[in-house]
Amino acid sequence: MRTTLISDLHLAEPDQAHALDLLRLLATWPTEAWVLLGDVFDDWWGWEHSVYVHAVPVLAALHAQIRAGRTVVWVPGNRDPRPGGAAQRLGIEVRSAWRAEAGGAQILAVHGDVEAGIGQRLLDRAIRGRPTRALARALGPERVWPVLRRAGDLSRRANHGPDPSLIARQARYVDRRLAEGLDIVCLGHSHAPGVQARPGGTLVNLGDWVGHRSFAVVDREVRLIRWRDGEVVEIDGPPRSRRGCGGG
Ligand SMILES: [Mn+2]
Repeated sequence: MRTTLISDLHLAEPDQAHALDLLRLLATWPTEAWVLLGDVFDDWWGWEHSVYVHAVPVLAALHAQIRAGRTVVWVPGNRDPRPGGAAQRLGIEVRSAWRAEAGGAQILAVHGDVEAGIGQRLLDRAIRGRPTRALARALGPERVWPVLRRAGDLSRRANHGPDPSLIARQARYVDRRLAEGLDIVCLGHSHAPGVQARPGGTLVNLGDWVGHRSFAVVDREVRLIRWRDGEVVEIDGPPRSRRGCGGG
């Protein structure tokens, strides 16, 4: 069983290079399951019966994957906190985190907006909360879309380069989860691809699709892959001496 984990696609327009590359990846990459690890679309709202038109080509490609017998899981990110009913109607499974065992290693994958400060946590809770959902329903998709698009523009402008404090928070979170008995923790959100040995296990930072075209593959171990023009250009695996991954 081979699962492909990909995060931070930040899809916004159907003709952007990273959207077209994703369609090529979906059509050609050999895998049995896809885990979309959050921030799939830049302006997503989990409507029950509607999707934004720019999302249609990728949703159709994901639906084709499901029709072909593959699994598609969507783990929420901060830009898509509630993937929603319309995606589920297409057969996409929504889960708060993805867990698996591979080669004897216990693996957890989350989006990576972890250990946030109190301000961010309150904002996240407000966005996910019932009053916001009721307001969105009252306004409807056409009036909510410009708000989502504007929020996406603002967060893109605020995010220049890797954020050292975010990287440190992610490492702290991963170390805590590894201490609880996990062997490998995969996350995205910080757009900083890399495989890192930590005390007690391995941190796999998926990086991002929008900039690095990086993603992870889980079969008997976890590998980080970079992809260019339909070719794998770089592979980074876990340190060989790690417990739990020795069998290969
Ligand atoms: Mn994110």
